[in-house]
Amino acid sequence: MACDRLVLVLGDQLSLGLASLRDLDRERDRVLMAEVETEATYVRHHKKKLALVFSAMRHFAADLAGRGVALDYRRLDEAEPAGSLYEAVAVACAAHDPQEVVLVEPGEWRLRQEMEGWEKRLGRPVRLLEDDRFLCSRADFAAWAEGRKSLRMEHFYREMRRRSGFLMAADGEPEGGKWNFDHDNRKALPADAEIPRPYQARVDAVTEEVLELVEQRFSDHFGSLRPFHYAVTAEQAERALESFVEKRLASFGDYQDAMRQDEPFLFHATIAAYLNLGLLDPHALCARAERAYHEGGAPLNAVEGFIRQVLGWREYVRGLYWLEMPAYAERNALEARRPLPRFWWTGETDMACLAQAVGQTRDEAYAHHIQRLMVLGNFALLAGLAPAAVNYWYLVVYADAYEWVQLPNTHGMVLWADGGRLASKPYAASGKYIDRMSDHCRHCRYDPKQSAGDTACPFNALYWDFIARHRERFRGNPRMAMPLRSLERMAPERVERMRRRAGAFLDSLDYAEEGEW
Ligand code: DLZ
Ligand code: SF4
Repeated sequence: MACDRLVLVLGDQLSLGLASLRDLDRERDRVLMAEVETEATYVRHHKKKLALVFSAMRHFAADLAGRGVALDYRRLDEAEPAGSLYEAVAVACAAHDPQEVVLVEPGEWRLRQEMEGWEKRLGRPVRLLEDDRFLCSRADFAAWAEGRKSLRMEHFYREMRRRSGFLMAADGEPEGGKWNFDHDNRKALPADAEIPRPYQARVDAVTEEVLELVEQRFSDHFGSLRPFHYAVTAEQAERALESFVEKRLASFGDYQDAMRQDEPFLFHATIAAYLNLGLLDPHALCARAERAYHEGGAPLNAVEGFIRQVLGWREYVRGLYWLEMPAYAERNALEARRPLPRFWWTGETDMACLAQAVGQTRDEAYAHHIQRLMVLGNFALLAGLAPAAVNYWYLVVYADAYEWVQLPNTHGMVLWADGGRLASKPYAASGKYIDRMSDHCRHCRYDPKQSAGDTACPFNALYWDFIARHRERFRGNPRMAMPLRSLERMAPERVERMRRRAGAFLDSLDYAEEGEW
């Protein structure tokens, strides 16, 4: 039977308030959702990420159907699954002859490009709606960026605070007299600190079927599939949020940058995957955290730090992505060309901090931001790993990763491959930083205090090699003045020795072949 509109809902658009679902006519419109091979394999996503997306899609579809929405749902395990989103739409158009196809714009540039050709191929109008689940529209971000020499997150964030009113005092000043409390957020974790367990959802029959599907069809993808604890409905994601607010938010600020052996989650919210799927709403998240502050459940440094990630950073990277694509992904400002060491996939390395980060990434599809930035990312930056290989890895391995959020974070913040469009300086650090912020070095065969000899922490030689390699490029950058001055004060033979050691270390590694993973 013909319908008025065919509404395509993508796998990361699982929000009842989605623009395309708000004015749905249940009598005349039809919703289409499709599990498809092309989205599952355009990068070979972590098994847990696949299970999360498919299970959340199936639960969301069941919810819509329960609300009386007419729905086509294409499963990957049906007799003739749709090969691609286009194919699913074409089949649905043939079946229902809609007057138009409607969808909320996809989050990734690649898919947006592909959709340019759909109208012609389908022979009917395809209408893309703005994704208004974000707090800053693409147009508003472009207006903010217009004419600015540098696009610093901090400036954008203040603007968003003013606009939204979150953590603003009655006199128009920021709550507590400061915009940013990051200085209070760099405490090392005391040895006896107790870490509450994060929320774990129970696997139901729908998720169990999806786990079997992923086991069968994607067994060669990276990562452990079981045990699986991810929330797969908005209701469960809400419970995960409440558990964070009640048990961990109060300490989130203080220990935001800390790391501990065998503790993957610490005081982090671990809700980014739900937020990016649409199971949680960014405005409601900020409001919930702000309420915890006003009710005395969490201090300002924690709440401000949390709100900054959601209201500031997340919106900022999304705005930057759409402003700069597609040229952004092509830049390689530091001319980094080294392939990925195999241990990025296997976790087999004597460097305890990296073994922890890769190991928990394999097991949980999760690592927190300091592990991503200052352990894995720091290694990638110092070793000069090729941006395309590193971007691919981050997009594959994290359950929360979609290109709009992953690319600016990896390409810009981690690798400085955008030449400083996003970050005013590269986040380079020696083993000393990791030693200060974690207990990993106590579990490591290397010593962060040594820079020569067999047991010297490789980060130390890599750090000085990086600074020496790029000394000319960073000479005019005031934020790099300190390390450059230290380098110049070092005896040239010492610098040379360190650089040889870095080279020998990198030569000793086993590297993954392109396309191997
Ligand atoms: C991530 C993902 C995966 C693994 N599978 C699907 C799928 O089968 N069907 C679908 O509609 N969406 C999927 N997604 C999410 C899309 O990749 C996502 O919508 C785009 O990358 C744009 O952000
Ligand atoms: Fe990492 Fe170096 Fe510490 Fe080992 S010694 S855990 S490699 S920082």
